[in-house]
Amino acid sequence: MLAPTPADKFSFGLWTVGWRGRDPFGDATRPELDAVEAVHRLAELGAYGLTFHDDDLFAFDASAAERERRLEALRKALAETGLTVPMVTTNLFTHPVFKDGGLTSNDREVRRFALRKVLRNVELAAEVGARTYVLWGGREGAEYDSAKDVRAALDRYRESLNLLTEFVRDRGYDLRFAIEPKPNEPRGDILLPTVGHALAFITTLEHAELVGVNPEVGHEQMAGLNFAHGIAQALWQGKLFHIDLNGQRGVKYDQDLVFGHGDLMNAFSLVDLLEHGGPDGGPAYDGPRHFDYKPSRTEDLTGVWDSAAANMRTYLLLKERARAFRADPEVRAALSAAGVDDLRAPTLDAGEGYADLLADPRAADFDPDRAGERGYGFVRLNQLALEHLLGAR
Ligand code: 3MF
Ligand code: MG
Ligand code: MG
Ligand code: MG
Repeated sequence: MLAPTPADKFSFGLWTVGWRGRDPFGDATRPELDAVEAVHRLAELGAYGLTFHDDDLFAFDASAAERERRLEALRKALAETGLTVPMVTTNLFTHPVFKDGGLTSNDREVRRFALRKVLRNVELAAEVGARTYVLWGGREGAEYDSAKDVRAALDRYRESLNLLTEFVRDRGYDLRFAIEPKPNEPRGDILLPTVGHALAFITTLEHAELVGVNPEVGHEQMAGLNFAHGIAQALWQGKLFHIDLNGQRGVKYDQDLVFGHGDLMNAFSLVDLLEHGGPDGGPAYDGPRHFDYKPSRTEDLTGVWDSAAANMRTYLLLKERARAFRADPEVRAALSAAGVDDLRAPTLDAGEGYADLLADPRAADFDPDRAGERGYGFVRLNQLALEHLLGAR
């Protein structure tokens, strides 16, 4: 039950377990990790997928021969282990050329270079069988309000997305795009900072059906938002194409802790939503459970693999706790007393319009003062959730 298997669809970014611990104040604390070793270790731990940026696999300026050599080694490791590549993404943030952004840089030649980099890597994504292509625009933003025409930048973002969807349609690729919002870091202010901003932007695209979101736990929490609520809205709009799971403790720098090592109650609600939020009480999301975390800088290589395993074990523990919560008759009664199920009933009767509502003869029977006296029992319900989470029930 708590041993991960490929059926759990756990995936990891190559840049996560491969993070060497370099931060703005300190050097690397760990040696480089080879992609082939990462594939083997992750497969042994029970993961099903590996994801990567182009530059995680080969250097920014790698020759065609070097790219092919690295790719061939990866293909071999994937074949040996059965690991898949469900998602691929582009690095448009490390090289100095992207210091003012890639797709929305003020420099037109940089924008053209960035688009070519994405197009080439989309070809690679299709070749390795990825179904999702993530766009995290970490450098798309500004530090100074006067330095970026935000409306022009959004025009350029849209132009880029429209070109990318045209490309996958023309090529017949079975690939969708997922925008990953983040409020700040590395830019002072990043464009499309939250799930809500991204969802609104997507409605303006030519092929909006091919573009969704890849929300990250920590990114929404850095903006002080409720991650589970953002995920619920993305699901409601049919836009949860992918997800980045990790842990974050409040409004501060992007911590990328192990999943559950931040806001544990919200992680419980999130797993409950993903696993039991479907109309029949089944999973509401069937995509990869992708971890975008960083093994803390204090850890050696043993700590890297312990932390990778911890992400999956925490997810499975929360899944099991959420199952127990849903199955508890006391919880069911508390949900019912709280009116949670009643919210599913439409506010109007079938065929009823505003005139009928205004003329409703039962309207006089409704006493707002009495209705205002109702206790909803939400705290008791939350305590039951907490007790299940703690294993006390
Ligand atoms: C940064 C991130 C990114 C994205 C990645 C695309 C480097 O805060 O979260 O990781 O997840 O670029 O998946
Ligand atoms: Mg992140
Ligand atoms: Mg993060
Ligand atoms: Mg991420």
